[in-house]
Amino acid sequence: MTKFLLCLLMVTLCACNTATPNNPTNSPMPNESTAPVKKEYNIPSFKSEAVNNWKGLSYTYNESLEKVLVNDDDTLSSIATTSGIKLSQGTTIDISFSAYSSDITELIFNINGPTINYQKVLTIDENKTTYQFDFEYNEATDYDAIISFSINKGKVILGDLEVSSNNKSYGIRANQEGYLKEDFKTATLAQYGGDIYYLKDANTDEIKYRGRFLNPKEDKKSGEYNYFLDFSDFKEEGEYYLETEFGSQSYPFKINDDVYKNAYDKAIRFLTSQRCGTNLSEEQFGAFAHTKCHDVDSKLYTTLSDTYIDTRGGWHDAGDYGRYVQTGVKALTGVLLAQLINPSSADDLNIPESSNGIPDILDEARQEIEWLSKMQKSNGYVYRKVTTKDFPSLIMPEDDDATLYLLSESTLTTSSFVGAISLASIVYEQYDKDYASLLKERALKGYEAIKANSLKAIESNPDGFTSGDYLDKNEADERFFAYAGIYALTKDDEALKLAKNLYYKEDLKGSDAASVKDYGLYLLLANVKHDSFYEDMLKEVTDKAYSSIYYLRDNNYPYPYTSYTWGSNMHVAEDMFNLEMAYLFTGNKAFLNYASYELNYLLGQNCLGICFETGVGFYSPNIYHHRIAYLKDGVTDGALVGGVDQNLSDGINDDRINDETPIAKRYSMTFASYSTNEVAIHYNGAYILALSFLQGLTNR
Ligand code: 9MR
Ligand code: 9MR
Ligand code: ZN
Repeated sequence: MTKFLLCLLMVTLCACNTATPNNPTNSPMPNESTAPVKKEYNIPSFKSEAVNNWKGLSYTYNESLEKVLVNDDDTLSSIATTSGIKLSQGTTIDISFSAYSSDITELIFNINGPTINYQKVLTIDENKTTYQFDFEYNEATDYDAIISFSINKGKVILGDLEVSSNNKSYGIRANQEGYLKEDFKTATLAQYGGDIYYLKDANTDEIKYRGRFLNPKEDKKSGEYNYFLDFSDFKEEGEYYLETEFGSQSYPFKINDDVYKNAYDKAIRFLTSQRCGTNLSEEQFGAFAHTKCHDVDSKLYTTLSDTYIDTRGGWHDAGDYGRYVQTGVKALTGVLLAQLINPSSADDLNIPESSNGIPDILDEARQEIEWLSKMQKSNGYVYRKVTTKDFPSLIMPEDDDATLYLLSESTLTTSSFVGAISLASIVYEQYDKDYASLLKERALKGYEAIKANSLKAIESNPDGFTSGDYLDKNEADERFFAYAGIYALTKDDEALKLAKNLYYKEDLKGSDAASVKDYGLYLLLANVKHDSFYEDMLKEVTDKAYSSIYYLRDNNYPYPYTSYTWGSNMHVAEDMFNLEMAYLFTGNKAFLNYASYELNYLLGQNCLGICFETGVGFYSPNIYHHRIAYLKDGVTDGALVGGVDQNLSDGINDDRINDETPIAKRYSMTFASYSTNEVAIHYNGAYILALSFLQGLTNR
């Protein structure tokens, strides 16, 4: 094993360093902070409250930044301890420190854990002495070393602590892409790591900033006792990592104003790799290359006739090859709204249409718009899905030659379509007027069809079908989206009335997988007069934003919900968009800060230490639930995986993930885990929309 020396804590080093916005020798215990006032959009920053919760530890710093271990009570040990250092077979730890005391005092130094107990009892006197120990770990099981110092009485002054190990430990979870200069910058330490942390330059290892760990907290969801890091006031552009006194680090990350462009561009390009009915070249798509797939008409599913219809194109839904209107609309709308609100002109994403003078994001959107348009019947109604009866076996898309069925139309999917295609018409108005008016016709035709019917629930899979169901028992959110879209497109009062009526009379909660209510809210907030309807919608958005913020402030990881269900990462992106709407319609930038705070969860500030978007960050999935990924042993960049599912819905149950696992850790980076590690176009659509607000638009 190559010896990788981590010169970890150097207490004296911090004393010499002057660039310290956060002086650890001052440990202010601020007054009780007053509860933030809701109605004035007065959004609290993290710090005030977090510092309030800071608990003193059993040692303090004196002026020379030594640790003073004090024990006035003869019955108890006074302990300074850490568990920040990973032990695995062959790990060596070298540790040295100085100690002195005014009286002769016994200092007990320990490295221990389940199967080891390395102990030294030292007699400390008034002469400052340096002690040095080497330790080698040879057990087969991995765990975190607990290093502790204790005394039974009196006082010992410890200093010059240096820990070096050949085994790097990554106990600090940070956003692995990085942070915007003017934004909140936070991370979470998953186990005790002393009092202070350093932010170091990734190239020179120079300490650029020091901060105190905040908000020590038992976190049942992750099974951790964890700590919060807030280095928001550090704003220098560069590449850094965080480190505890005991050497446990974060992965490297950047601070700059374009820090999310990489994640954004890749997330768009993931959709390209899901294209159906077209060749994806090896040159552009590597392992994901395939020849033309599903290049046949699909069979209309009725018991009576043999009708075949051309429904080629669009995006494969996920790790399967189905094409479903509900998720297609959800994905497409995310992309179109992103482009409407935060336009990108990037034409260099290395997709087949790059450099054609049209933003790549629109080239990609058009693929799905065209497919959806084929799903519309001449009477305006829209079919539900094109799939094989069962999920395909583990084969390439071009080898999937089972009959493709086209499932009958519903008012729910027609409504979805109307919302998305109205929006498409709005977006294309400035790029291609003829196309925009064609889209308008299609949307209006669907609108006439749904108006002629009352609300009803979608059918689920017909007997004998086991491919994706996307059961949705409530059509109200799709209708609301449709009416909002038509109103935004035509300013027709009838559509507004219909939307308003639904808003006050129906529960608009959509299905877990493909809710479109928020899209409707956005389109109305952006287009209606500021009357009481507007105020009610805005209040709904801001109330939800506040409840997320209050929940987030209680926890050390930026995950905004109490539970984790199938597609939890998409739901984080949805909550980000709600915060972003709150920002757009109140003008209060703090809402946007909280949206990017939640992004940190997706990109690495989570108890798994994983960046959930493939191909970005430092440690992200190298396998996901996808037939091509499985067969070709590779993944595409830019895919947001489903994320933690506490219900273990895919039946994963092994020695790593089972019903004993803390709920926030129930994620399995395997092919088999489709409820936590599948990729899907609607996950990415929601994510692209959320990210579009944060990715350095001014530079595009
Ligand atoms: O690959 C399918 C994935 O797209 C779905 O999300 C998932 C749940 O509906 O089902 C996957 O397919 C599995 C099927 O349900 C059972 N047999 C094994 C299939 C592949 O793992
Ligand atoms: O995302 C869907 C999830 O919310 C449902 O609980 C689950 C079971 O019906 O199905 C998921 O959808 C999968 C679909 O059935 C097939 N393509 C992949 C989808 C994402 O996993
Ligand atoms: Zn295909």
